[in-house]
Amino acid sequence: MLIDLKQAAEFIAQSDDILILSHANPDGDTLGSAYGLCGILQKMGKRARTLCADEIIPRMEYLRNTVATQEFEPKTVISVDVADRTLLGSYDEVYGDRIDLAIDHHESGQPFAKRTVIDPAAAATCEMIFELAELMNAPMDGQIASCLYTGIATDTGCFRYSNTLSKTHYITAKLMENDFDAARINYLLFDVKTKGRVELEHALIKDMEFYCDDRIAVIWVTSDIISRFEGRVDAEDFNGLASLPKRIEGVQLGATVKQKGPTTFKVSIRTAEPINAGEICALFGGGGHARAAGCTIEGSLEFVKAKLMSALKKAVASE
Ligand SMILES: [Mn+2]
Repeated sequence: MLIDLKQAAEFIAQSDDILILSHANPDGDTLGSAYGLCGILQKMGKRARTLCADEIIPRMEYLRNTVATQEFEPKTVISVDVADRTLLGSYDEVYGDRIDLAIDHHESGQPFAKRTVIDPAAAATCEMIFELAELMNAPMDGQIASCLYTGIATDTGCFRYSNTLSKTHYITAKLMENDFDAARINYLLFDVKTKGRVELEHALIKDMEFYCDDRIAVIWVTSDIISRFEGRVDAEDFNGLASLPKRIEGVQLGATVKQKGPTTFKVSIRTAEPINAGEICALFGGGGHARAAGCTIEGSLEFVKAKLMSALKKAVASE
């Protein structure tokens, strides 16, 4: 059942013993939403805890300390920033069937929960969590604000992407009335890189492929490259590579392909207007937003390359 934020707020207000699920391979928005909502609920006097199939990203460790550790058998399960139940990873099996409320901002979300609230206009799920808190008259503090800020900054590329609206800044301004170090978060999320990461980027950029008069750029993060850098970089250093190709002037479509298994390739696409990344990824059963989307293609490297490149060239040629 699709509901609005007000109904979601009413549902949460009357719920307790709440487990909040993030998506696997978590980003700042799913973690910020989970820890932010958890903090809000705890401050409201409810019992709440967060859960994610994968480890929290080291540079976002600070989120963990924003909530109290509470042990309980969950009566209510809420997912945040989870567009599809399979994204719950290993927890899909345990909780996928019993999610009471899904809070998300992905357009292409496949409803899987008893109640779903989706706001595709929200730059981040964390914006929705902020609005929920206001609807519930919930208390805000610096710790909660730092979580919600983390998600908004992550999904807007530190307020640079086109999803950054006046409302995004308005909510951020309200968050910054609380005591937390936004500059420190920006540094951790956007500035500092490990030496291994810089070397990895160097290797990937060196082998970047260009097509259609340099309007398409593709990087291939193959098992070969991954094993070459293993031990020299953190696992997390293989994330966030999707924006690299599109940084090059004139590139309208940037793709980053990461090998997940011998015949499994995860594709992240970033586009300039009017090329629709979500539509391209939908061809392969994936989805996302107009400017950023993802999908998984199965097959040999050669097969995936042929399939993907034909779709990408078609998308660029038709514009
Ligand atoms: Mn998000």
